[in-house]
Amino acid sequence: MTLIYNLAADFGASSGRLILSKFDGDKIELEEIHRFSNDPVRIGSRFYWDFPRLFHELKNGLKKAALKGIDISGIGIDTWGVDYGLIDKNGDLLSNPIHYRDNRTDNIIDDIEKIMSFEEIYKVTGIQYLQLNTLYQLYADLKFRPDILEKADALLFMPDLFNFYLTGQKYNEYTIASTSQMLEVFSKTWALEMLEKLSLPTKILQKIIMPGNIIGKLTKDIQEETGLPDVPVMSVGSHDTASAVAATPLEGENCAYISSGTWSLLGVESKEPIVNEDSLKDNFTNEGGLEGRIRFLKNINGLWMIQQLKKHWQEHGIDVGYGEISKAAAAVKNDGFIIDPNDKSFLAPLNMATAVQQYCINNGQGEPREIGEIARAVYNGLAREYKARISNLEEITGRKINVINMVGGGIQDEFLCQHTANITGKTVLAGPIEATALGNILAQLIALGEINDLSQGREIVKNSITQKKYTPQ
Ligand code: LFR
Repeated sequence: MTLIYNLAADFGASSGRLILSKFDGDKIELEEIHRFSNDPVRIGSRFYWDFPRLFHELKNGLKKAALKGIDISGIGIDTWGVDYGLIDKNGDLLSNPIHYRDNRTDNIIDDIEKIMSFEEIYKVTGIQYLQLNTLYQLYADLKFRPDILEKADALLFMPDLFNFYLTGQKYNEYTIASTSQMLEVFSKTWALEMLEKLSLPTKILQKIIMPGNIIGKLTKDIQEETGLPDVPVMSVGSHDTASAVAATPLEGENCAYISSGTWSLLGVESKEPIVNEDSLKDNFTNEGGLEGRIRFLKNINGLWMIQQLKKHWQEHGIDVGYGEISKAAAAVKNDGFIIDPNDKSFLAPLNMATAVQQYCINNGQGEPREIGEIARAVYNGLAREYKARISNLEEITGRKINVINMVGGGIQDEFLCQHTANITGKTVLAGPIEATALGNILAQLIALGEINDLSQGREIVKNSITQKKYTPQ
C-alpha cells in the first residue's frame, strides 16, 4: 500500500507540537517535527494565552513539514478545552483568548444560579461543574467586558480559531464545543433555550462540525508563507482529551482510562450520555467523542501541580527534573502527607509549594519540607482521588473496572503509574504516550477512508506501540 502522511498539531497547556505521521495500512509511525513551549502571560489582572505566538509556532511547524517535500494528506488541530477567541465581522481577533485559570470566573456560578440552578443546567448539558467552563467564562465576559461581546461576530474555540486562520472557514467542532457546557447533551446541538435564559448571545455560535470532515484548504496566504500546497485541514477530535481517548486501546466495558497530563481525565466510554442524580452528585461529565461516543469522565487536577512545583524550585535555584522529583517522592518514608488535588487552592496558586505545605498544615498533617515530601503529598492525593472516582464510576455505571488504561505524557512518570496500581488495586496498562496525536491522526485516516472506524483504529494503535503493565503491589 502507498504510505499516507498526515500532520497533527497538538496544543497542550504547557507545550505544543507538530507531529508527522506515516501510515502503512497496519501501523502508524510518528515523528515530532516541531515542539515549543506554551507560555501564557499575566498582563495586569488578566491571564492570557499568547495566541499570536502559538499561531507563529504553528506556521513554523508547517514550514518544517513543507521542507520534507512529501505529500501530506491532511492536517488536524487539537487543543485543551473550554477556551475561545472572539472575532469581529472582519475576522479580526478582538482580544487574546483568556486562560481558563484566570480568576474572572470566581463566584460567577452564584450570579448564574440566581437565574437557573446548577441542577437544571446539568440536566440540559450533562457537563460537570468547573468554574472554568466556557459557560461561566462567557457570563463573566457579559459582566466585565460586555463591549467585546457586543462587537463579536463569532465565538471560536481554540482549535476552531487556528482552523479559521488557516482556512478562512468558521465552525465549532463538536468535541471541543461539548466542553463548553453550552450544548444539549442528547441532541448534540446548542442549548439555545438555556443560553437565552441566561442572556448570553447565541448569534456568535457557529455551525457544529463533527470530527472526520474537511474544514477547508489552507488559504493562499498560508500556502505562500509556509510552502505547503492546498492541503485540507480536517475536523478531528479537536478537544485533546477526545483525541487521547480515541487512541486508547480500551478492551471493553471493564476498562477505565486516565488521560494523564496537565489534568488527569478519568472515565469510561459510553454509547449514551449518563445524566442522573448520581452523576450529578459526583459531578461527572458527558463530553463528546468520536463516532458520537460519550466520554463519561471527571476532571482531576493533574501533573500541572508537579510542573508548577518544578518551575518553583528551578526559579529558586534548585535544578530538579521530573525524574528526580518522582524518585524523591517514591523514596519518602513519612507517607502521611496528602492533598486534595481538586481543592480550590490548587487551581491557580502563585506558589504551588506553599499551597501544598499550607494544605497539609491546615489538615493536621504537619509541614512537608523536603522536595520528596511535597511531591509525595501530590502523588498521594492523585492516587487517592483516582481510587475514589473509580469507585464512583463503578456505582454509577454498574460496571466492574478491572483495568485502568493510562495514556498521555504523564505515563512517563513510572512512580505515578505504579502508585496508581497500588492504591486503586487495579491493573494499570500504560500507553500510548502520544495518545492525543494518534487520536488526531486516526480521525483523519477515518475521514480519508484509509481505515473503517474507531475499533479498527484502536487495533492499529496497538500494532504501533508497546504498553507497559503495572500490577498492584
Ligand atoms: C486537558 C483538558 C481537559 C480540559 C482542560 C481544560 O488538556 O483539555 O480535558 O478539561 O484541559 O481545558
